[in-house]
Amino acid sequence: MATTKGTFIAIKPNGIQLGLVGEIIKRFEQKGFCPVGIKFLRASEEHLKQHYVDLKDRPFFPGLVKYMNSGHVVAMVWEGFNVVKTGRVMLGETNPADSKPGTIREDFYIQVGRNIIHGSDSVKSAEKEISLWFKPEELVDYMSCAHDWVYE
Ligand code: IDP
Ligand code: MG
Repeated sequence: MATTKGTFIAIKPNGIQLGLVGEIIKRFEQKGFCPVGIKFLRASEEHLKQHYVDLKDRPFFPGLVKYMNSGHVVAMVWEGFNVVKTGRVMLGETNPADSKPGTIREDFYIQVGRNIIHGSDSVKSAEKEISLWFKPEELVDYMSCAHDWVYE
């Protein structure tokens, strides 16, 4: 299959409250990516500290963990060709003010500390994040019937 490994995408608590779940899933589907895992959960502070461990010394870290723990998140794994890189392009920049029109973080502009959505920034971190958020049995293995219409 002409795909690369999956990427981990999470809709943050305010993305859910603002009613953006369907819109975000739609964008990934329209791009030809396949959802192989989706769940709705409230992540513990411990879990979030592990997820953002690389940022643990940043001044915004405690606020980030609190924000991510303030409600539920939609945790997802999407697969498809170049999905990690393209997923980041679709998200836009960390700071919505620097994002290009048409990206999720720019279209639904909110400040950097409330930027709606998470996406893995490399194949390596995607692997790490997928195994942190999903058990292998929670991920499905299937080929979209549109596969041959999307990939050459
Ligand atoms: P990313 O989400 O685009 O990969 P990271 O640098 O990994 O950006 O930061 C993780 C998250 O931490 C961001 O998505 C954002 O929610 C939050 N964050 C990053 N920089 C700041 C900041 O300067 N102030 C407040 N929150 C921040
Ligand atoms: Mg990051």
